[in-house]
Amino acid sequence: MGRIALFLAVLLVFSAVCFAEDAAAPAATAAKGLTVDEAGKIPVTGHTIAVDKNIRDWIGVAPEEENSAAVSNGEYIWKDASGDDTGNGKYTYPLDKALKKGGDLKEFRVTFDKENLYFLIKTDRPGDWWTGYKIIGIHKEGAVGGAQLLAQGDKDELNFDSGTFANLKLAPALACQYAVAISSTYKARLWDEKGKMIGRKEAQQDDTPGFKVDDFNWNAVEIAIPLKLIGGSPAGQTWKFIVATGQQDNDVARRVEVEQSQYHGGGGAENAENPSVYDLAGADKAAQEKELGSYDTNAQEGDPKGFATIEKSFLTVNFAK
Ligand SMILES: [Ca+2]
Ligand SMILES: [Ca+2]
Ligand SMILES: [Ca+2]
Repeated sequence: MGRIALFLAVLLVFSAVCFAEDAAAPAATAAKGLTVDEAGKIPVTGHTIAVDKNIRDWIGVAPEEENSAAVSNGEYIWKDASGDDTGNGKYTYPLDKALKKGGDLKEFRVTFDKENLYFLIKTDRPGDWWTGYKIIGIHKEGAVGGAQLLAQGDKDELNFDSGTFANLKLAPALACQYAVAISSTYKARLWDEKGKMIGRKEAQQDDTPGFKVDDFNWNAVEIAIPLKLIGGSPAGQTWKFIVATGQQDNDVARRVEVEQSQYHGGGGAENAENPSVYDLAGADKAAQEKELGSYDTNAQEGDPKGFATIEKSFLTVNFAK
Protein backbone atom coordinates (compact mmCIF):
# COMPACT_ATOMS: atom_id res chain seq x y z
CA MET A 1 0.00 0.00 0.00
CA GLY A 2 2.72 2.42 1.00
CA ARG A 3 4.56 1.79 -2.22
CA ILE A 4 1.45 2.31 -4.34
CA ALA A 5 0.64 5.54 -2.53
CA LEU A 6 4.15 6.81 -3.12
CA PHE A 7 3.92 5.84 -6.81
CA LEU A 8 0.61 7.69 -7.17
CA ALA A 9 2.02 10.73 -5.40
CA VAL A 10 5.03 10.77 -7.75
CA LEU A 11 2.73 10.36 -10.75
CA LEU A 12 0.56 13.24 -9.61
CA VAL A 13 3.52 15.56 -9.13
CA PHE A 14 4.94 14.49 -12.49
CA SER A 15 1.71 15.11 -14.37
CA ALA A 16 1.16 18.43 -12.60
CA VAL A 17 4.60 19.57 -13.82
CA CYS A 18 3.84 18.37 -17.36
CA PHE A 19 0.46 20.11 -17.52
CA ALA A 20 1.95 23.30 -16.13
CA GLU A 21 4.59 23.28 -18.88
CA ASP A 22 2.01 22.50 -21.56
CA ALA A 23 -0.15 25.37 -20.43
CA ALA A 24 2.68 27.87 -20.17
CA ALA A 25 4.61 27.29 -23.40
CA PRO A 26 2.93 27.79 -26.79
CA ALA A 27 -0.42 29.35 -25.87
CA ALA A 28 1.04 32.82 -25.37
CA THR A 29 2.61 33.02 -28.83
CA ALA A 30 0.98 30.75 -31.45
CA ALA A 31 -2.15 31.91 -33.24
CA LYS A 32 -4.98 29.45 -33.74
CA GLY A 33 -4.89 27.91 -37.20
CA LEU A 34 -7.74 28.91 -39.53
CA THR A 35 -9.03 27.34 -42.73
CA VAL A 36 -8.30 29.05 -46.05
CA ASP A 37 -11.93 30.29 -46.12
CA GLU A 38 -11.84 31.64 -42.56
CA ALA A 39 -8.51 33.44 -42.97
CA GLY A 40 -9.65 34.84 -46.33
CA LYS A 41 -12.32 36.90 -44.57
CA ILE A 42 -9.94 38.72 -42.22
CA PRO A 43 -8.48 41.95 -43.64
CA VAL A 44 -4.69 42.00 -43.88
CA THR A 45 -3.60 45.50 -42.88
CA GLY A 46 -0.09 45.24 -44.30
CA HIS A 47 3.30 46.70 -43.46
CA THR A 48 6.60 47.43 -45.15
CA ILE A 49 9.23 44.74 -45.70
CA ALA A 50 12.89 45.18 -46.61
CA VAL A 51 14.21 42.56 -49.05
CA ASP A 52 17.55 42.39 -47.31
CA LYS A 53 18.52 38.75 -46.56
CA ASN A 54 16.99 39.13 -43.11
CA ILE A 55 13.48 37.89 -42.32
CA ARG A 56 13.08 39.38 -38.85
CA ASP A 57 10.83 42.08 -40.30
CA TRP A 58 8.12 39.41 -40.87
CA ILE A 59 6.49 39.88 -37.47
CA GLY A 60 3.24 37.91 -37.86
CA VAL A 61 2.83 34.85 -35.64
CA ALA A 62 2.44 31.61 -37.60
CA PRO A 63 -0.38 29.23 -36.67
CA GLU A 64 0.51 26.17 -34.65
CA GLU A 65 -1.22 23.57 -36.82
CA GLU A 66 0.14 22.41 -40.17
CA ASN A 67 -1.97 23.21 -43.23
CA SER A 68 -3.68 26.14 -41.58
CA ALA A 69 -3.65 29.90 -42.00
CA ALA A 70 -3.50 33.00 -39.81
CA VAL A 71 -3.75 36.74 -40.20
CA SER A 72 -1.37 38.30 -37.70
CA ASN A 73 0.38 41.67 -37.28
CA GLY A 74 -0.51 42.83 -40.79
CA GLU A 75 0.47 39.59 -42.57
CA TYR A 76 -1.30 36.63 -44.11
CA ILE A 77 0.46 33.40 -43.13
CA TRP A 78 0.00 29.88 -44.49
CA LYS A 79 1.79 27.11 -42.59
CA ASP A 80 2.25 24.13 -44.89
CA ALA A 81 2.69 20.53 -43.71
CA SER A 82 6.18 19.05 -43.57
CA GLY A 83 6.85 15.97 -45.66
CA ASP A 84 4.01 16.44 -48.18
CA ASP A 85 6.52 17.12 -50.99
CA THR A 86 5.41 14.05 -52.91
CA GLY A 87 3.88 15.53 -56.07
CA ASN A 88 1.33 13.01 -57.34
CA GLY A 89 2.06 10.86 -54.26
CA LYS A 90 4.89 8.95 -55.95
CA TYR A 91 7.48 11.64 -56.60
CA THR A 92 11.05 11.07 -55.47
CA TYR A 93 13.97 13.50 -55.57
CA PRO A 94 17.04 13.12 -57.81
CA LEU A 95 19.90 11.06 -56.38
CA ASP A 96 22.51 13.83 -56.64
CA LYS A 97 23.40 15.21 -53.21
CA ALA A 98 22.61 18.78 -54.24
CA LEU A 99 19.11 17.81 -55.39
CA LYS A 100 17.93 15.43 -52.67
CA LYS A 101 15.55 17.93 -51.06
CA GLY A 102 14.38 21.54 -51.12
CA GLY A 103 10.88 21.22 -52.64
CA ASP A 104 8.95 20.96 -49.36
CA LEU A 105 6.97 24.17 -48.87
CA LYS A 106 6.92 25.19 -45.19
CA GLU A 107 5.41 28.66 -45.09
CA PHE A 108 4.04 31.36 -47.37
CA ARG A 109 3.37 34.92 -46.25
CA VAL A 110 1.80 37.94 -47.95
CA THR A 111 1.76 41.58 -46.93
CA PHE A 112 1.74 44.97 -48.69
CA ASP A 113 2.20 48.71 -48.36
CA LYS A 114 1.55 51.68 -50.67
CA GLU A 115 4.39 50.74 -53.01
CA ASN A 116 4.74 46.95 -53.07
CA LEU A 117 3.25 43.51 -52.61
CA TYR A 118 5.56 41.34 -50.49
CA PHE A 119 5.92 37.58 -50.24
CA LEU A 120 7.95 35.33 -47.97
CA ILE A 121 8.26 31.75 -49.15
CA LYS A 122 9.97 29.13 -47.00
CA THR A 123 10.89 25.57 -47.95
CA ASP A 124 13.14 22.94 -46.41
CA ARG A 125 16.80 23.84 -46.94
CA PRO A 126 17.99 22.60 -50.35
CA GLY A 127 21.16 20.54 -50.83
CA ASP A 128 22.73 23.45 -52.70
CA TRP A 129 21.88 27.15 -52.91
CA TRP A 130 20.90 27.15 -56.59
CA THR A 131 18.45 24.25 -56.61
CA GLY A 132 15.10 25.80 -55.70
CA TYR A 133 12.20 26.78 -57.98
CA LYS A 134 8.96 28.44 -56.91
CA ILE A 135 5.87 29.60 -58.78
CA ILE A 136 3.24 31.99 -57.43
CA GLY A 137 0.06 32.62 -59.43
CA ILE A 138 -1.96 35.76 -58.66
CA HIS A 139 -5.71 35.70 -59.24
CA LYS A 140 -7.72 38.87 -58.60
CA GLU A 141 -11.31 38.15 -57.54
CA GLY A 142 -13.75 39.61 -60.03
CA ALA A 143 -11.18 40.17 -62.78
CA VAL A 144 -12.15 39.08 -66.29
CA GLY A 145 -9.96 36.71 -68.28
CA GLY A 146 -6.64 35.49 -66.93
CA ALA A 147 -4.26 32.69 -67.83
CA GLN A 148 -5.12 29.10 -67.02
CA LEU A 149 -1.68 27.87 -68.01
CA LEU A 150 0.66 28.89 -65.21
CA ALA A 151 3.30 30.76 -67.27
CA GLN A 152 4.08 27.71 -69.32
CA GLY A 153 6.32 29.33 -71.93
CA ASP A 154 7.51 28.83 -75.48
CA LYS A 155 8.84 25.31 -76.06
CA ASP A 156 11.16 26.55 -78.81
CA GLU A 157 12.84 28.97 -76.43
CA LEU A 158 12.75 26.92 -73.23
CA ASN A 159 14.25 29.69 -71.14
CA PHE A 160 13.27 31.57 -67.98
CA ASP A 161 12.18 34.77 -69.80
CA SER A 162 9.67 32.71 -71.74
CA GLY A 163 8.06 30.78 -68.85
CA THR A 164 8.21 28.13 -66.14
CA PHE A 165 7.58 24.91 -68.13
CA ALA A 166 6.10 23.30 -65.02
CA ASN A 167 3.19 21.51 -66.79
CA LEU A 168 0.53 22.98 -64.57
CA LYS A 169 -2.82 24.59 -65.31
CA LEU A 170 -5.61 26.17 -63.31
CA ALA A 171 -9.36 25.73 -63.13
CA PRO A 172 -11.15 28.69 -64.84
CA ALA A 173 -12.12 30.15 -61.42
CA LEU A 174 -8.41 30.50 -60.58
CA ALA A 175 -7.18 31.93 -63.90
CA CYS A 176 -4.27 34.25 -63.11
CA GLN A 177 -3.69 37.90 -63.99
CA TYR A 178 -0.01 37.56 -63.09
CA ALA A 179 2.50 34.82 -62.37
CA VAL A 180 5.86 35.03 -60.61
CA ALA A 181 8.61 32.41 -60.63
CA ILE A 182 11.73 32.38 -58.49
CA SER A 183 14.78 30.38 -59.50
CA SER A 184 17.58 29.68 -57.06
CA THR A 185 17.68 32.20 -54.22
CA TYR A 186 17.66 35.51 -56.11
CA LYS A 187 16.45 35.28 -59.73
CA ALA A 188 12.84 35.94 -60.72
CA ARG A 189 10.44 36.69 -63.55
CA LEU A 190 6.99 38.26 -63.54
CA TRP A 191 4.56 37.63 -66.41
CA ASP A 192 1.16 39.08 -67.23
CA GLU A 193 -1.84 36.98 -68.25
CA LYS A 194 -0.71 36.90 -71.88
CA GLY A 195 2.60 35.36 -70.80
CA LYS A 196 4.50 38.57 -71.53
CA MET A 197 7.46 39.08 -69.20
CA ILE A 198 6.95 42.36 -67.30
CA GLY A 199 9.50 41.95 -64.50
CA ARG A 200 13.02 40.53 -64.44
CA LYS A 201 15.50 40.10 -61.60
CA GLU A 202 18.94 38.67 -62.34
CA ALA A 203 21.08 40.83 -60.04
CA GLN A 204 22.16 42.77 -63.17
CA GLN A 205 22.14 46.45 -64.16
CA ASP A 206 18.99 46.06 -66.24
CA ASP A 207 16.85 44.45 -63.50
CA THR A 208 13.30 45.80 -63.37
CA PRO A 209 13.44 48.67 -60.81
CA GLY A 210 11.85 47.73 -57.48
CA PHE A 211 11.32 44.03 -58.33
CA LYS A 212 13.42 42.51 -55.55
CA VAL A 213 14.20 38.93 -54.54
CA ASP A 214 16.69 37.67 -51.99
CA ASP A 215 17.13 34.84 -49.55
CA PHE A 216 17.90 34.16 -45.92
CA ASN A 217 19.82 30.90 -45.33
CA TRP A 218 18.86 29.52 -48.82
CA ASN A 219 15.43 28.32 -47.68
CA ALA A 220 13.51 31.57 -47.07
CA VAL A 221 13.06 34.00 -49.96
CA GLU A 222 11.70 37.54 -49.69
CA ILE A 223 10.07 39.12 -52.74
CA ALA A 224 8.89 42.69 -53.42
CA ILE A 225 6.71 43.40 -56.46
CA PRO A 226 6.00 47.07 -57.26
CA LEU A 227 2.21 47.53 -57.30
CA LYS A 228 2.42 49.60 -60.49
CA LEU A 229 3.58 46.43 -62.31
CA ILE A 230 0.49 44.47 -61.26
CA GLY A 231 -2.34 46.92 -61.87
CA GLY A 232 -2.18 48.93 -58.65
CA SER A 233 -2.96 48.43 -54.98
CA PRO A 234 -4.87 45.36 -53.75
CA ALA A 235 -6.36 47.43 -50.88
CA GLY A 236 -10.01 46.55 -50.38
CA GLN A 237 -9.78 43.54 -52.73
CA THR A 238 -9.58 39.79 -52.36
CA TRP A 239 -6.86 37.98 -54.28
CA LYS A 240 -6.08 34.31 -54.53
CA PHE A 241 -2.56 32.87 -54.64
CA ILE A 242 -1.47 29.55 -56.11
CA VAL A 243 1.89 28.52 -54.67
CA ALA A 244 3.91 25.64 -56.17
CA THR A 245 7.41 24.48 -55.25
CA GLY A 246 9.98 22.24 -56.89
CA GLN A 247 13.53 22.37 -58.24
CA GLN A 248 15.14 24.31 -61.07
CA ASP A 249 17.14 23.23 -64.10
CA ASN A 250 18.81 26.11 -65.98
CA ASP A 251 16.21 28.43 -64.42
CA VAL A 252 13.13 26.52 -65.57
CA ALA A 253 11.30 23.84 -63.56
CA ARG A 254 13.30 20.58 -63.27
CA ARG A 255 11.41 17.67 -64.81
CA VAL A 256 10.26 14.73 -62.71
CA GLU A 257 10.69 11.66 -64.90
CA VAL A 258 9.42 8.08 -64.79
CA GLU A 259 12.56 6.69 -63.17
CA GLN A 260 14.67 8.37 -60.51
CA SER A 261 18.19 9.26 -61.73
CA GLN A 262 21.10 11.42 -60.67
CA TYR A 263 19.54 14.66 -61.93
CA HIS A 264 15.82 13.86 -62.05
CA GLY A 265 13.30 12.66 -59.53
CA GLY A 266 11.04 9.70 -60.38
CA GLY A 267 7.33 8.91 -60.21
CA GLY A 268 6.25 10.80 -63.33
CA ALA A 269 4.34 9.69 -66.43
CA GLU A 270 5.55 7.91 -69.59
CA ASN A 271 4.17 10.75 -71.74
CA ALA A 272 5.93 13.41 -69.59
CA GLU A 273 2.65 15.23 -68.89
CA ASN A 274 3.17 15.25 -65.11
CA PRO A 275 3.88 18.58 -63.37
CA SER A 276 7.40 19.55 -62.21
CA VAL A 277 5.95 20.40 -58.80
CA TYR A 278 6.49 18.66 -55.47
CA ASP A 279 4.28 20.70 -53.17
CA LEU A 280 1.38 23.17 -53.16
CA ALA A 281 -0.22 25.48 -50.59
CA GLY A 282 -3.84 25.53 -49.48
CA ALA A 283 -5.00 21.91 -49.33
CA ASP A 284 -4.06 18.78 -47.39
CA LYS A 285 -1.70 16.10 -48.70
CA ALA A 286 -4.45 13.89 -50.15
CA ALA A 287 -6.14 16.75 -52.06
CA GLN A 288 -2.84 18.11 -53.34
CA GLU A 289 -1.64 14.67 -54.52
CA LYS A 290 -4.92 14.20 -56.36
CA GLU A 291 -4.54 17.56 -58.11
CA LEU A 292 -0.86 17.06 -58.99
CA GLY A 293 -1.81 13.60 -60.30
CA SER A 294 -4.70 14.85 -62.44
CA TYR A 295 -2.73 14.92 -65.74
CA ASP A 296 -3.85 12.82 -68.70
CA THR A 297 -1.56 9.82 -69.23
CA ASN A 298 -2.99 9.42 -72.75
CA ALA A 299 -2.34 12.99 -73.89
CA GLN A 300 0.20 13.70 -76.57
CA GLU A 301 3.51 14.58 -74.94
CA GLY A 302 3.61 18.23 -73.91
CA ASP A 303 -0.03 18.95 -74.82
CA PRO A 304 -1.27 21.51 -72.25
CA LYS A 305 -4.78 20.06 -72.50
CA GLY A 306 -3.51 17.07 -70.53
CA PHE A 307 -1.71 18.98 -67.78
CA ALA A 308 -2.67 18.55 -64.12
CA THR A 309 -5.32 21.07 -63.04
CA ILE A 310 -5.29 23.01 -59.78
CA GLU A 311 -8.73 23.63 -58.36
CA LYS A 312 -8.55 23.52 -54.56
CA SER A 313 -4.93 24.26 -53.75
CA PHE A 314 -4.97 28.03 -53.33
CA LEU A 315 -4.93 30.71 -50.63
CA THR A 316 -7.41 33.58 -50.27
CA VAL A 317 -6.09 36.92 -49.04
CA ASN A 318 -8.38 39.81 -48.11
CA PHE A 319 -6.45 43.09 -48.30
CA ALA A 320 -7.65 45.83 -45.92
CA LYS A 321 -8.88 49.12 -47.39
CA1 LIG B 1 13.62 41.50 -44.60
CA1 LIG C 1 5.08 21.12 -47.38
CA1 LIG D 1 1.42 21.40 -49.18
